This record gives sequence, structure tokens and C-alpha cells, in this order.
Amino acid sequence: DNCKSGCRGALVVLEGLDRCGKTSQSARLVKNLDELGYPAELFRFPDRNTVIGQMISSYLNSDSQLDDRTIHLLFSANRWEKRSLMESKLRNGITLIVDRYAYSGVAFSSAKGLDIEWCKAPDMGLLAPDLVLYLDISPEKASERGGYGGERYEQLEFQKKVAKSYEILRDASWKIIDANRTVEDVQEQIRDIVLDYVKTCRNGKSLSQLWL
Ligand code: NYM
Repeated sequence: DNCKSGCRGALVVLEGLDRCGKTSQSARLVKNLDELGYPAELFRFPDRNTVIGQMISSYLNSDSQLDDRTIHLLFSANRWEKRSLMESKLRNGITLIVDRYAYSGVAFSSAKGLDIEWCKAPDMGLLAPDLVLYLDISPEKASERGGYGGERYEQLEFQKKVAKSYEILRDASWKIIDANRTVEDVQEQIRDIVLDYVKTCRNGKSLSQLWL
């Protein structure tokens, strides 16, 4: 089952409210794919390891205050600084499992009242995901899951607005996953869906650009 030329990895994004289970599911998915012989790596946004990521982290911890548009653009820049690395990994046959992407950027910033088209603009031209999985959980249920960690945005009323923004953003291609089930049930469903996409991408589906 060798990778022929033109064979690439799949770009898979997991989205959802805070505490929907994305982070554990992303890690499990990478492990599952690796075990099945499909090389996979985990990316997450914000990536707090870069200089821009540290500015974002300090904002989320309320150690710094930033204008709503400023932080929005930093989140976007944090994705742009990973774009070429992501592209080369994909072209080398590695599937990328990405914990949050541009959709989080738009959902959280537009929940603050920023115009949705303004929010989308800086992310136009990033790599378009082959698959978006939305881990669906009600804001109330999510808030009961061991409580929020105290970061900015982790409040029930705000999460309700984020859920509405996600509803506006999503299109028919998104796979909506019922995240109210056991970790294992969710994991199994996600793995089966993603395997299909990984195979399609290996068969030569081309990479495209987001929102262009
Ligand atoms: N977030 C994340 C944004 O507001 N905009 C973005 O572009 C991204 C990627 O950061 N509450 C928010 C969503 C989360 C917070 O994410 C930190 P995480 O997945 O908890 O590290």
C-alpha cells in the first residue's frame, strides 16, 4: 500500500465549543490512524509555542488586554505561520488532525459582535480542510463537564453565542458528531469517517484554499 506520487495526507479539522471533547478525540484519532498504518500528526490552534502563540496565551489567561480585532488577527497570523509546514507534511503523505482552525477564529470573534465577513477575510487562502468534524454538545452540557478552566471565553452565556456563530458558519459538508456519547463511541465514529477521507486524499484529491 505504497504512496504514489500525488498521494497526500488529509487535512482534518475538529471544531466545537470549549469542553466538547475535541482535544482527547484529536489525540485518539492520531493514534488510531498511526496504528492502522496511516501516518498522522496532531496540530492545534492556537499553537502557544510560537511568539505569536505566547501573546495569544497571555490574552486568554487575562494577563494582557487586547482590542478584539487585534487578537482576532493574531489568531489568524498564528495559523499563517504554520501554513507552509502543514502543506509540506500533507504533500509528504502525512494526515493532519487539527484541533481548531479558522472556524474557531470566526465563531469566537463574531460572537463578540465583529462582522462575520471581516472575521473571515484574514484566513482566506489558508489550506482548506478536506473534512470538518463538528463535535456537537449543548453549551449547558459542556459547562457541566468538570467546569471551565477559567480562561477567557469559558462562560455559558458567551458559549451560547459561539454555538450560534458555528451554526451560521457550517455548511452541508461538515460532519456533525453527537458528542454527548461515551469517549469510545465518539472515537469509533470519527475514526470510520476519517478513514474514508484519508483514502480519498491518497487517491489524488487536490489541495484547495479556504474561502476563495
Ligand atoms: N480561539 C481559538 C479563538 O478565539 N480564536 C481562534 O482562532 C482559535 C483557534 O481560544 N476558547 C479560542 C477558543 C478557545 C481558546 O483554545 C483556546 P483551546 O482549544 O482551549 O486551546
